[in-house]
Amino acid sequence: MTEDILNRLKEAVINYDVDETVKTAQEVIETGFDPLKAIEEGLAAGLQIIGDQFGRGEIFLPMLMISAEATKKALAILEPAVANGKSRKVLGKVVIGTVEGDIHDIGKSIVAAMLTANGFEVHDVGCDVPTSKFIEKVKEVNPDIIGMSALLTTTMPKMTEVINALKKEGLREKVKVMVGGAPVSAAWAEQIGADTYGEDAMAAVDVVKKLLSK
Ligand code: B1M
Repeated sequence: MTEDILNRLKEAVINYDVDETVKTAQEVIETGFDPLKAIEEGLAAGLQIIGDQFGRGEIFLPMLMISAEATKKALAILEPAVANGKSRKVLGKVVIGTVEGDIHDIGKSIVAAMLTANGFEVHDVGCDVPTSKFIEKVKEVNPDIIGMSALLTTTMPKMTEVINALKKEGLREKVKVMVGGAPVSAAWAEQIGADTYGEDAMAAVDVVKKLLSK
């Protein structure tokens, strides 16, 4: 059963089958299957294969977009179930978004859902977020952590821009900075003066807890 539902989710994403992806996500909820496992080992695993095929030039952008759309629709069904599963005690506040010029929001949304599920109050500012919007949100909600995601090597420098803007506004000492996304690394985090790097959604929760000593 476990392998079957995960395989069917993965296959549906790989086969650009939006209806089947949505139907299987609903089945995950109806059968009480672990939604996080379904996201990581079903949806994300399928998308990883599609991304590799795209990278090798074996498929074209419209196909990648259909798989991404299928994943987003399934995520909308699964994410609320991830968030409902754990305690609601607030451990800290997080502002999270994908940097300007970058519309990849699936990984960032999974990180946001995992943080919420683990007791953090999360303010998700979306994707393609200008530096000024990050700063506005930090001023508005006074978070413990600001999290930035980037999936493109060309948008990673925007993280530095946000950190510099935090410094300019006198906010850098008040908020910890976490960065993540496929091309981002611990070395990059150190290079740009971020406080921490989250390799995946689980790791992001762990490093945030460690950073805030919760
Ligand atoms: Co794009 N894309 N894409 N894409 N896309 C990549 C990133 C790419 C590696 C594909 C490839 O060539 N193999 C490549 C980037 C190359 C590079 O920069 N080196 C690429 C490209 C080139 C592009 C376009 C430029 C294509 C074009 O137009 N010619 C274009 C750019 C658009 C833009 O942003 N301006 C583009 C567009 C798209 C779609 C719109 C079709 C779609 C995005 C849909 C959406 O998000 N709404 C898309 C997708 C889906 C991908 C791939 C296939 C999958 C990304 C994803 O969602 N992964 C991707 C290939 C790949 O990564 N293998 C690719 C699943 C997700 C769960 O993983 O996002 O890594 P990930 O998140 C993980 C961790 O990284 C971490 O936790 C998450 C959960 O475990 N994490 C954090 C992420 N953020 C974090 C933040 C944290 C902590 C951890 O703290 C704050």
